[in-house]
Amino acid sequence: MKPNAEIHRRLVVVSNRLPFTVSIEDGRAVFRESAGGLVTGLSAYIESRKRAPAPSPEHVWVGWPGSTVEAPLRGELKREAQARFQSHPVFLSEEEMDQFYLGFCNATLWPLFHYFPSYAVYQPKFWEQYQRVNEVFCETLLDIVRQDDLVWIHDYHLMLLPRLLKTRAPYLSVGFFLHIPFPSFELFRLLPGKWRRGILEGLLGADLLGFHTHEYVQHFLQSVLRILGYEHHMGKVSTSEGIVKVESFPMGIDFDKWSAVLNEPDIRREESDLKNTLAEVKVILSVDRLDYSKGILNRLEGFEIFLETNPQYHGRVVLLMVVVPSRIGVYQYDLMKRQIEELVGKINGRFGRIDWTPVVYQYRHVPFQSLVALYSVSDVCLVTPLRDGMNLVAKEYMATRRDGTGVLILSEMAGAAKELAEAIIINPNNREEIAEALQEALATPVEEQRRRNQIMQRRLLRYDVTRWADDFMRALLAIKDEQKRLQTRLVTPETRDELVGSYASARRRLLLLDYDGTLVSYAAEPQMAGPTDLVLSLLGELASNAANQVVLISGRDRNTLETWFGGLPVSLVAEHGVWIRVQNEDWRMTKPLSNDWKPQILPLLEMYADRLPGSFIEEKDFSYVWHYRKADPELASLRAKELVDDLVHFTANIEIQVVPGNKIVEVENAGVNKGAAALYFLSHSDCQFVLAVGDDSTDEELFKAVPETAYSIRVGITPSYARFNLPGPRNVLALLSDLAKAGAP
Ligand code: ADQ
Repeated sequence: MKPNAEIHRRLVVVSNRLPFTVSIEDGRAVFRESAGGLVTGLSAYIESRKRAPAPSPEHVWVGWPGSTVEAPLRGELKREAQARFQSHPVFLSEEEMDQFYLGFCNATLWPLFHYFPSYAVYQPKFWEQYQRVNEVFCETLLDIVRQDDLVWIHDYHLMLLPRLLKTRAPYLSVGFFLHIPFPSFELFRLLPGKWRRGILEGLLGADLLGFHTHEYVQHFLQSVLRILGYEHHMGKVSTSEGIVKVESFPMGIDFDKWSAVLNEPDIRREESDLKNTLAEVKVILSVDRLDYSKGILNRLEGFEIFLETNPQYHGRVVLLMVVVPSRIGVYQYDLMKRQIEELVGKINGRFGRIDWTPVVYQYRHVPFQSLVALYSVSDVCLVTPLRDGMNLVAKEYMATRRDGTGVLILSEMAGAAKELAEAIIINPNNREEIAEALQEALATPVEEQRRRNQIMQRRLLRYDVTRWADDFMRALLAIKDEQKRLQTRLVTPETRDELVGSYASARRRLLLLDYDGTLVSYAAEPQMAGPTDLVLSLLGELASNAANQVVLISGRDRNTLETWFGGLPVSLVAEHGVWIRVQNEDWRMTKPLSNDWKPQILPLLEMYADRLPGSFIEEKDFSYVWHYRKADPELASLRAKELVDDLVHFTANIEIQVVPGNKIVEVENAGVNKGAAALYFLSHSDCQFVLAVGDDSTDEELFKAVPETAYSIRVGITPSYARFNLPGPRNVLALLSDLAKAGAP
């Protein structure tokens, strides 16, 4: 990892909302700074970049300005946004914003990603508008971005943007961070097929994808595997275009800011006023946006049970509930507001007295200073979301507890619970548990409060918002470096010219080509992956050039190879080198082999085929293959590992080898491999040009066997003995077509 000073490039932050909101008053644009976790956190990071010793402070923020701005006012607004906020507005019409923001973002994605599937609506026109708005963001960005920029896209509103942007500007470094949970596959799959694939493909356009917790990372990777079929290794997903890193970065807060402001006279005054008003009672605080994901009703019901079961606290405790208005006009939100108000009324009516109101409820935005004062006078902070990506309120409360006292009750459904394990952790669906937690919190001795808080405060101080963003940026630079290293192995236009030149000038050439995954893509069933017309015509053209010897070197059985390629003037190698058919000759074995072991192995393979639906056994002359491409991908990879383990153990004294391949496990005679077969052709040819192309681990033996000067190419962006990589079969065919055109001699 590189030090902070290396992060000197311009930062382009992209989010749905800008750090300010514009309203049009008397025909003029009026700017107001906007608050919220994302804006506050990122603003703190941008400030820290300005303070850092060496780096350039340059940044630009791109997003929607918070209202519809008509064309005549846009120019002026753009200039002012640039001058005052280093921001670039993305202009959207009212209809676009309605179907995109209230529609797809907040009526489809938000409920589904927060485990409220029954609230989610699936309207095709919302999805269309989501695509359109992501495209508008892309167009706006393309006018702004420079080659060297670090582009950091935020949140669920813009999940298609990474791919859109990278398709048009592949040179950019693009990171994406999701602020809400990524749900489990079972939830995510509820989205119609085209949408869910679009979202995953869209996200995988980024170089780095960040989530708050390891759990969300796992959920995302699982959906990628099950929906797109891409596997990952240590969080690196290999797609046909390269690798994408997926990692967790738990977002922190600006700890110093929250704790330092306590000294400000205004806050002190407000704090002491509150203390006077609330002198006789213990204060339980809750602060959140009005949202069904925040568990506000559960909290009230938990508090009601607490009052029922703890009469000794009547008159001695107050629940101070601050709720920020949000998504006004949306049915579920309006309904919830009514339900909250009714429940507050019911509790106050049931338990309240002239001198005591158990629930003090405020439905409004609270300025930063007042929020700090509220945190600092509260004995308990009660955070009960049913789902929450992170929850910064819990962290902010901790940061303001300068004397170390205070008790945090935190829902296990909030991302923050992973880091704040010393809090009293509750399941918010269990109202009794909320009531018991309140009882425990109010009875926690001060020393114990301090002990727990100190641990949490230290962690929050160390991993603050700047560290979070720095870590993200470092990870982005690191994955770009890794991609560059892999890119240098990709066949560039220059390498291709050199390869074609060397081919053209050689008198004799040997082309050793794997078939599946190299000349054609994998299909669900092996027999469905027959050669296309293009493959047959290219092979025919290359093989009929008298200077060429073309060898198809495959793991397939000889009958299949014979049926597909018997009519072409090519040589064939079947079963990874068991059988050779030199052009115009008959099939023969490369060495004497035995099949005595087969009856011993078959029952074990059958047991695995029975245990894993969708898997099956293929028998070849001298090997067995267990195929699992069509089976459940996660269970299959587990079973494959078990099978390999079992087989290795079982075959310790038999002369056979176990070879895991691409969605297969093959059991075959020891000593047979593609490398040995390649050596046969190399030793029988006086060629000056050798090309060896293959896509899986069995081809590595081939790459090891060919001379160092040979052009060896591994298909797929993956480390290999081969000198070069090509992304996929399409690129291999393009190269073969260049060779066919080079023609002579
Ligand atoms: P939010 O759903 O907005 O954020 P949260 O993380 O709690 O939730 O952040 C809310 C922010 O708004 C806090 O900074 C808080 O101080 C402020 N706030 C809350 N109530 C307020 C009030 N009454 N008056 C004034 N300010 C108030 C989304 C995800 C979260 C994730 C964040 C950051 O839903 O899970 O933690 O992004 O990634």
